[in-house]
Amino acid sequence: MAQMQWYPGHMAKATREVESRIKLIDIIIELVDARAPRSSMNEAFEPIIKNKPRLIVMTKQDMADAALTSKWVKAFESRGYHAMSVNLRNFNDYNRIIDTCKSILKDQREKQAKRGLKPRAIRAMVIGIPNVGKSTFINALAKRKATVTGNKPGVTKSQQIIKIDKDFELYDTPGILAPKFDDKVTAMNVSLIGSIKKDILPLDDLFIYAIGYLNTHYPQLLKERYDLEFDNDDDWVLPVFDHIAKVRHIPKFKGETNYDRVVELFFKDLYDGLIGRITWEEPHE
Ligand SMILES: Nc1nc2c(ncn2[C@@H]2O[C@H](COP(=O)(O)OP(=O)(O)O)[C@@H](O)[C@H]2O)c(=O)[nH]1
Ligand SMILES: [Mg+2]
Repeated sequence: MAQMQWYPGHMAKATREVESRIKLIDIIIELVDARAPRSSMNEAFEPIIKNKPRLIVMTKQDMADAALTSKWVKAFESRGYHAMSVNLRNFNDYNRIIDTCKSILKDQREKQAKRGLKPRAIRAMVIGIPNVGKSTFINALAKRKATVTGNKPGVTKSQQIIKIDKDFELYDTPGILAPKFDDKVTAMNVSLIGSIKKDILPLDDLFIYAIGYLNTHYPQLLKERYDLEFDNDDDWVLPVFDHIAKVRHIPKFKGETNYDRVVELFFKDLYDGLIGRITWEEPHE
């Protein structure tokens, strides 16, 4: 699959910004989408992160398959990452994230204190690909805590520090990572979670991929939403279009099923979360 033109200039600038800020931070909070944790991570960033402590936070757990989310947490942990899942619509989860950051850094800070280094507030930065909840996270915390300061060393005018409490500070500008396009499935997963404009990929392909995946992993969701049941081995593509058009009363176009409208309707349902809780990939272990 062709490499994406994800406004490359903008992305390179964002990467440089993150690189310059990285020295000043104690922990990175990388947000990934619980519905596609592997596809929404960007390991290309790891050389820049180097050995900074990092917490992987899987957002939108309320939209993902709960059993698979637990598996993903374990999979990340077995690879040596700190990981957790959250629903950013639930405010208690913000405290869980901050507390987890503090506990990750506890030993390091105790050692520093023993060496006589003055403890200062932990400084954190949020990174992630588009649509994983970076602004939601930062804005909710900024609203909660009124203290926002810009005059700190290394903090440029356009960036500010949000003081969460006496021990924890957060940059108000997230690091935006480029979405991954390593292969077709990754690109499709990133589209299915809304991190790139879905019309960058051929929409029919994306629709067929999504329906095929749902029929394999969540057939009951297709049954409930579209009264749709079929066998993956059958020649199902056109009959599925026809069926959805029929049950959802999509008028024919020039005597034929209006395929575009079917695809449109499906993606609207999907992005509105009306089909159900779905995770698009499983950890391989
Ligand atoms: N259901 C649900 N929606 C979320 C969650 N986190 C973020 N969102 C929604 O996801 C969309 C993208 O969030 P945004 O913060 O703009 O992502 P950003 O591009 O990373 O800054 C918004 O509509 C949010 O309301 C979550 O945990 N659960
Ligand atoms: Mg944003």
